Amino acid sequence: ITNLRRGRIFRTAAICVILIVLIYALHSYTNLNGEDPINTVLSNDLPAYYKFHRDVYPTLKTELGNYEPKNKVSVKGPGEDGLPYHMPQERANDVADSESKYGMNIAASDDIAMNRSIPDTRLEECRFWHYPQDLPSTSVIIVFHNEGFTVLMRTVHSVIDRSPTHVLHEVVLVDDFSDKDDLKENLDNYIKRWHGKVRVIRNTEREGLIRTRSRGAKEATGDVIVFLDAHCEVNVNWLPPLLAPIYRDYRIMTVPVIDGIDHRTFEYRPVYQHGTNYRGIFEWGMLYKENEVPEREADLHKHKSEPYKSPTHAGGLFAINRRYFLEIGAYDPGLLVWGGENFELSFKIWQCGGSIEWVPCSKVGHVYRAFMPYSFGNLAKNRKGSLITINYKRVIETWFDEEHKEYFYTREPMARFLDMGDITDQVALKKKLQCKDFGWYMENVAYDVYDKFPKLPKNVHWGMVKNKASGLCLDTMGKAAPAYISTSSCHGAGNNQLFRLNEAGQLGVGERCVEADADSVKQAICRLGTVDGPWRYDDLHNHLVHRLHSYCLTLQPHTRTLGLAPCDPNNTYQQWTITHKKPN
Ligand code: LR7
Ligand code: MN
Repeated sequence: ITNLRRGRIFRTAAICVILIVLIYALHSYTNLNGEDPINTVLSNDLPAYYKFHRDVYPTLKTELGNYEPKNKVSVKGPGEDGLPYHMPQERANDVADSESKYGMNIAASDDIAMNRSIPDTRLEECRFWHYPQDLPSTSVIIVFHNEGFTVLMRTVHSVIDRSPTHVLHEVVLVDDFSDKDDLKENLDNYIKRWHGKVRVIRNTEREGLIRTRSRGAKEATGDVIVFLDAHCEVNVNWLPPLLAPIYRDYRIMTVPVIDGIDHRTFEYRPVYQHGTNYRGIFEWGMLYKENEVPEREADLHKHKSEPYKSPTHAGGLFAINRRYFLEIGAYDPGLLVWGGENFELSFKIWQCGGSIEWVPCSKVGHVYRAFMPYSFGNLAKNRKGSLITINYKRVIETWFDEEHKEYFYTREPMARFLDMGDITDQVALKKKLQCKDFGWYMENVAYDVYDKFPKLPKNVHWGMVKNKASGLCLDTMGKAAPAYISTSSCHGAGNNQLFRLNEAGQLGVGERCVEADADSVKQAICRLGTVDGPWRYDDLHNHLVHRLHSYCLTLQPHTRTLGLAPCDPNNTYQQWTITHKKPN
């Protein structure tokens, strides 16, 4: 009897436990999926993804939004949790070898799991957002040229593992004519595990990343396309927050916030720890910059984790409605290989009625390489001058107005002579789409550029700065600022010998400023927000005069170093000519 009773008590207890578990499960299920946040908010005037979970359900205990991972598996191995992987000393040769071939440590990547874990680097708030269930179907497009196999495949694994299955329509790999063996049948075989969800198409000649992306967009079949570089790892729940703004308005292009992956150790590092939001801008030489979100934009948002507007983007990683991307002409097909396409797309989108939003809750890691491991091959032939500057010129000639074009040419005086090809089609497209002018864009979108990079005063002289006594020219020797400036034989090709002096006394080289004292002359980062400086050219004596005691730029005859010394009209080591030739 006691046994029987004990059995009954046990059974009742067991049933109770099961019931409690069931009720709990049902409860959390309804919280997550049942009380559909979309329905809740559709009766409201705000669209679904504007609903911050905590605002809708202030008492809700669970942290999970509708696409948050439910459990975390932790495996031990090199690089897991995004920790740095330091290879043993005896592998130093492999490391050096892959660094020189790929610009990153592929030997290390080969040892790290394809589906390794990485830290969730999002703002805490991001776990409290809800997104619509019927987000648009998405094609992720990854273009590549001679990338490391494991790095490329880890990109794909992360996309497959961290995207909602019903939203991810396909991953399209576009091979830009790679010649590395492991990117051929080996790759075809590897992607079979995904049963057609991942496919590869191949260029029959090298096209460069810009045209290759446009091709990927044409071939893709999802409603939204997302571009990724071939060396990325997407973070937890990266995709829904990118798609939600596009779901609201198909003319919004969205950009994830990019974390860093170390090219040597593959350490995954959050780009900024303190939740400060940045947005993409540019300086007048069209170098890409980022700037803390200005108050005028920040004030529009209640939460730091909300998407916010940005004038431009870095280029590689973004989502856009596919039909819309093709409607606005994809990328200008006249752009070559690499660079400037981020500006072309940004100016086009903003000026022609669309907008760009950066999405703090979408984080994607990207390997920043030590150098560019590939050449531009035949694509650069028949094009004199720098290919990237040619791209910039096409973009500014299409999208800037006369006033702002001048700032570009002031900063990049050589660009005036470069052959940018024919932009008739681009100008016609701008007209057809009835795009607004650049002044509108600067006033309403990129207004914060002027704070950091004010309008540029005109150059009074530019070109190579040649010393009379020695016949040598000022040269940065390609060093990164801050660094001493030296002299070398004059080549007239611009680049490291191209200096310019403006009406406000700034002597500059590239985006840097020349600073000097008695025994050194350096190129340094210009004081942000200023365009003036201490220099004056004295036409009578060919002196470069510095405000400091009115001293003159001097080449020391014995040490061949540069400095400032009292001006002496008879000292030919103080005489400089600043001239340029038209490139042929
Ligand atoms: O000829 C080529 N064909 C290609 O298919 C050259 C490159 N590629 C591929 C390459 O394999 C890679 O997957 O194109 C992709 C981008 O090339 P990267 O990784 O060499 O470019 P990047 O990361 O150095 O440079 C940034 O600027 C480029 C300008 O054209 C592109 O827009 C890159 O996508 C862009 N990368 C990012 O925005 C990532 C964020 C870092 C920054 C800045
Ligand atoms: Mn890249």
